[in-house]
Amino acid sequence: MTASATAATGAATDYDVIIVGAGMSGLYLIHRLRELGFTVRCYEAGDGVGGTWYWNRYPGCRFDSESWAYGYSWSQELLEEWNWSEHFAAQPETERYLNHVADKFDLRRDIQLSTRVAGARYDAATNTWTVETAHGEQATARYFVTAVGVLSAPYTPDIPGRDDFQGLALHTAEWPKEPIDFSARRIAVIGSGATAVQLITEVGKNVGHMTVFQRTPNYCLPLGNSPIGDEEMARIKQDYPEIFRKCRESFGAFPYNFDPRSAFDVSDEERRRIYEEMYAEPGFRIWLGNFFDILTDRRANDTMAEFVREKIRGRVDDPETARKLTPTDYPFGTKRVPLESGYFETFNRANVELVDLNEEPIERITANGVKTSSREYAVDTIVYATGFDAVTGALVRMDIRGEDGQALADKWADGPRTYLGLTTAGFPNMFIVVGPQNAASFCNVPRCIEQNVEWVTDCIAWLRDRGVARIAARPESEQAWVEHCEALINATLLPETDSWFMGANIPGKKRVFLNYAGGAMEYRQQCDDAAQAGYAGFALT
Ligand code: NA7
Repeated sequence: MTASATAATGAATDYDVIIVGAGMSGLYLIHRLRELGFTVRCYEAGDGVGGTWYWNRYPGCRFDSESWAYGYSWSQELLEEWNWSEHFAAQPETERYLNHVADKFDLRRDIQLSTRVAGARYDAATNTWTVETAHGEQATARYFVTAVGVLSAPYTPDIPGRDDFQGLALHTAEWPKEPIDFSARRIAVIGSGATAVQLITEVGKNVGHMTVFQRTPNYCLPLGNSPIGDEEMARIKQDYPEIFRKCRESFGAFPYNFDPRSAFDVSDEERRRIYEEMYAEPGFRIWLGNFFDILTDRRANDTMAEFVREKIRGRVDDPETARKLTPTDYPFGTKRVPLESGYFETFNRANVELVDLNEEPIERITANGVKTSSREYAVDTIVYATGFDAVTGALVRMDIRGEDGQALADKWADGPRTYLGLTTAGFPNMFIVVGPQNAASFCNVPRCIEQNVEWVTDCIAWLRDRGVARIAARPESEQAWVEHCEALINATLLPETDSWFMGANIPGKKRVFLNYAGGAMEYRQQCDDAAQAGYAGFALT
């Protein structure tokens, strides 16, 4: 290791910046920090780059955001040379894309793969961070930046007997690299979220027998995927400036925005026509480009919820199965809306069955399968599509210690507390990219990743240029930010529903909204205002 050449002040460190994670955030952080003249080290637990797109290689895994609005926007050359094959690309293509980025910008020389960060400790005397890997290796830096993603700590429920199972058990986010042939297997899938919806549809095309264990049905909507030919890709390339402009001006950083009208500003017939039109359109427009009050007014929401229920009933042959697949007891759009490509029709196949866990809860896993209160389902494979300890999980699983040895996990035991969703009081010189109370975790993520990375790297450069050695969020700014986040979410219907947005999918986790509900534009404005005011809300030393 070489001593950092650019640390402006304070004790020498091995690097200016240590980054955790070589996913979409980490890769851009390395590139941008290097351009600004900093030395960086990035530790990555996987044996390849790509983060989410490295780990989630289950059958059917693909974008729910438009490919061409998802890729990085910061390199014209990259935009010009990369061709997406589909409007919603599958995981292997995205993993290839991110490997291409790592190679093109020579990022690998600063990335240490197969290295999990166990913890990081702030030393107030030297104003440095010491980062320790799971192998016991240590390195120091002036700044510690987490880029661990919001959906990277897989969650497998602690069902009695889980370890007794004699067959193959897999979590979707820890999928093996070798393909699995399901054609003669009897499989159980536990879960029915966005991941399960993709997996069930794909595996259902060629499976011996599949039993889906569903706790909560979802308001799934059509993805509307299609291939992109050469001519269309050429048009998209020409449109990139306009596409990214639209994303910058939208609530969720998508190329569309909420309709400023209320659902009741139009007649019943017109509303129906608009819903039909959106149902036939690709992507999330029907969720995040719908009437603005769909997510704030229960009566408006009911019009949409009932529309989706009707669609589900119309697509599932068996009325009893259709009933089980139809959500009735929570508002539309308050859980992440899964996008699907034939999900409901999968349940019309003779070899696919649905178990409603509200009617027959799982009692235990046995050596041979899944036992509910009604019967034992014998299977040779169990797929846990049971999600993640979202947003905070990957952060608090590391032993991160700030001033006076305070553990981040203890500080956030009653819910995360941040300033601007990028810093937390008591942890100077630490930045959290795509963390809690940050628009990025409720956004077309790469668009917000770019904003997060640019803000953090600009800040670090600003500090260096002015000889400022230490930046620390003020507790009062943090309190105001927490209250701002609470006020925003309480104006919506989202707190009514148990979801990972609310931390409610993890037993014992504090039930609190984990994201930022003001939208990407408002969020960017708040961050920019703080920066332009000389990093208002921070103590600079
Ligand atoms: P999700 O959306 O958290 O879905 C997890 C699913 O697993 C969901 O259907 C859960 O039911 C179910 N689950 C969780 N625990 C249990 C237990 N103990 N028993 C039965 N079923 C259970 O995770 P995904 O991976 O699908 O998606 C995560 C994000 O990735 C998604 O939002 C996109 O942004 C991409 P529940 O609904 O909690 O009743």
